[in-house]
Amino acid sequence: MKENIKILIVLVLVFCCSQITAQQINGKNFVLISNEDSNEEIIAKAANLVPTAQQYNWQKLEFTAFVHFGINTFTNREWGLGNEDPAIFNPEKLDTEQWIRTFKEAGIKLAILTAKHHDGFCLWPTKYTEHSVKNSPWKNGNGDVVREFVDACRKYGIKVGLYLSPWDRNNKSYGDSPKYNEFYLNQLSELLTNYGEIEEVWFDGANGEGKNGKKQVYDWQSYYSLIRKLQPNAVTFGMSPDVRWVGTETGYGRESEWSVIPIDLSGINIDSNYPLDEIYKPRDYVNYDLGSRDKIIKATGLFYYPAEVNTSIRPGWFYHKSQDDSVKSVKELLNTYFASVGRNGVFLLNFPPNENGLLSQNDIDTIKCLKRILDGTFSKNFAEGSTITLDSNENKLSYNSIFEEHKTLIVNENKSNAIFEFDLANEEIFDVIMLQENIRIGQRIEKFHLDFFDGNNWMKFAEGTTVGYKRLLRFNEIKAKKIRLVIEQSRLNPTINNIGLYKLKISNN
Ligand code: FUL
Repeated sequence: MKENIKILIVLVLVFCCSQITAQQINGKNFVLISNEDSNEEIIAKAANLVPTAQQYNWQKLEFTAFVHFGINTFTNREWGLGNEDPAIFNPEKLDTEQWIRTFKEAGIKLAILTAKHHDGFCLWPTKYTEHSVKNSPWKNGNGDVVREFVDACRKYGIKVGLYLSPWDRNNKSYGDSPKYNEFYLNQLSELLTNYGEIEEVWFDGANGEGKNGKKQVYDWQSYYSLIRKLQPNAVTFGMSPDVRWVGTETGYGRESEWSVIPIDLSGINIDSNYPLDEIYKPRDYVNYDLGSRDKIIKATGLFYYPAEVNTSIRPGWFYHKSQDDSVKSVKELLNTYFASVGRNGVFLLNFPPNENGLLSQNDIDTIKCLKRILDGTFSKNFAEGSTITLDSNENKLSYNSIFEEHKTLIVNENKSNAIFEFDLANEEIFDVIMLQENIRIGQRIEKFHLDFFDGNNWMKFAEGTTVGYKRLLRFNEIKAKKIRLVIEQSRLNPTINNIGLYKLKISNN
């Protein structure tokens, strides 16, 4: 084997079905850039950042669900005013198992409930306000939607996330910053101690004025430290340093979705347990380009900050009867799946239960149909059984003994490009490709394309920029026995954690 084209095959332990712990992740998810660092050194630092254990476990979930349910469900509003009478909350047929069963059957791995939206109405009988289910006619004030939601999640093996809106249009202390912060921390404590393991805490960025006209200043740092203490395995979303909002509610992530982006790390105490928590200042990351070379070489610090891509199955987040016929089409949802899971993101799809406390049949049928398409498509990988050649090396590798064993192909350290040729077991017809990097080594690939061999020449059929945890690309049908993945540019030596070739199976029922 020639030295410059040698590949190392590194065994990566099989974690695909289990949670990993902090000890199993080597390396940091943030790094300081010094004035002396050359551009190359900065690029190398970016390429070596890795997710935390929480971030990694979360990224592997791929497909998650949101449930917007509350007082707005009964007022036909998206943002309640905070003065709604709890007496209107009465979801007589509430069946959280119906929601969670639907998610389970759809391949969804985690569900997030709006325990409290901006209107301040709480779906659990909190001790800290009267504005909750305990003063509603539902179950004579003895009900707890959060409890029923969590129980159903446990029954079906779905992880639990909770949304607790910082903005509260009902609570009188809102705008009186220290007082409201204490109230918010008390509510967080209830949710994070009384309901078992919570895997995601969702922080909404909306921040209106208090009734008194005063602006509420949130004490984010104390919110984070309470969460770390009570639920150390949870990821925090949004106004926190674990998971970033992708920047749009359309369901479409960026063409180039870098998980490593700039951050101002001044004042960081790297010896603390959660160093980023102490300096993180919430903001939205909505620019089209967050992490290209241009952006990172100007940075003073970098951190690993993956994107969550949220959208609703209907136009609104909450249920509105008038939207019963505007459920997104399966085709549209398939596009968003490819543009979220397939662009290095986690897909968070919202389902709004109606006044009875049930998901509507339209929404259920649509998601079932999406699942049939995904199963039909991804159940047969034509790359299985193929023989792999790297950079025309004489040594052949077998797809099955690498990727089915969850190993990673790591290109020799001196190289930032590579050509992987795949000789399939048979000639096949396909129109989807899936690529994965080993993000526990770092996100590196910047530009790649795919060719097929037409008997005489290599012909390009797909191309892309970032890969990250997962990249999915669709293209016109290709019939071929030989294809190659050409990694044109990478930050340090690239890794390949998996590759798949599929045929889209669209069905209309
Ligand atoms: C936004 C909120 O204002 C919407 O009502 C919804 O909850 C969405 C997911 O986040 O910021």
